[in-house]
Amino acid sequence: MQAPALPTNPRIDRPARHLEYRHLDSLVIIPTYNEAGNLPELIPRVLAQGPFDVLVVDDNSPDGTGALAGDLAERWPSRIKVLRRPGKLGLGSAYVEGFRHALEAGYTHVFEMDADFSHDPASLPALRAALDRADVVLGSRYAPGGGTRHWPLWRQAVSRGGSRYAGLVLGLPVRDLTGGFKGFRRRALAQLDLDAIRSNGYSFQIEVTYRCHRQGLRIVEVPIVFEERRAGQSKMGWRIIAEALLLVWVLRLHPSARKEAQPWAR
Ligand SMILES: Nc1nc2c(ncn2[C@@H]2O[C@H](COP(=O)(O)OP(=O)(O)OP(=O)(O)O)[C@@H](O)[C@H]2O)c(=O)[nH]1
Ligand SMILES: [Mg+2]
Repeated sequence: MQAPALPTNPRIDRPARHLEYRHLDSLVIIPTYNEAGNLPELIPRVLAQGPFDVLVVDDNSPDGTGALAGDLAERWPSRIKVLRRPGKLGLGSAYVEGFRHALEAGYTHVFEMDADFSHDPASLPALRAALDRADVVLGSRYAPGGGTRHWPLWRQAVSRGGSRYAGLVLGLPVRDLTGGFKGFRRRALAQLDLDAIRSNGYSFQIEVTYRCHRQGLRIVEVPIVFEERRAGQSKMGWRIIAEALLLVWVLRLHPSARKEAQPWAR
């Protein structure tokens, strides 16, 4: 006798088989605040790039991004998780929570990515491949072959100038320090003292790269082309720039920020 067909749930559109990955390879952490116009289109594009699962960290976005992310996670439960936080707690703390989740879950490769299509999901495989020869990979607008598209001149100047300034003050041999499209080997993240990270805005990117450098981790840059956000509003402002200008001096002058706590000393 033939087994009866399993009932199907018409609300759940089963993903194509090649989109299902069972082992925990790569996790792409996407922090969101009011990204409802981008996220539903972005996530399937990320899943289609290879062994990349997604963790959305949403800060109770008033535009309902968290609920949309929840719907997507219901559709691809093995590949999408959503961390919903009660309010806008900042980009840095969203990533730190995401890193902790990635380490606890057992992912071997962990990536940061914006939700607004500024970071092209098609670059993920190149970033992942670079982690075969490095501990940390930075998607770089200022490496040969990289660039920005549709960005006003003032944003280009702030970004490029900010990277140069932070690199000079901190003695970091990196071209793009302010970008947020980057990846880590698990062992690199595990070495960082996540509790010690002090910046929460965009300076978070500078601080994490600096701490990786101080740990002696191998950092490489892979060229990316950065696009202006597709939908929604920018959260960039003078406060964020001021935080970054100040932070580099705090990092340079504060001894506890200069040297990572050694795991055996804790
Ligand atoms: N969870 C969370 N995500 C945030 C917060 N602030 C920004 N984000 C997200 O972080 C990513 C980067 O922020 P953006 O506003 O795109 O920053 P940007 O790329 O410098 O500026 P624009 O693209 O011009 O808006 C986006 O996915 C945002 O939705 C926050 O406080 N909490
Ligand atoms: Mg953006």
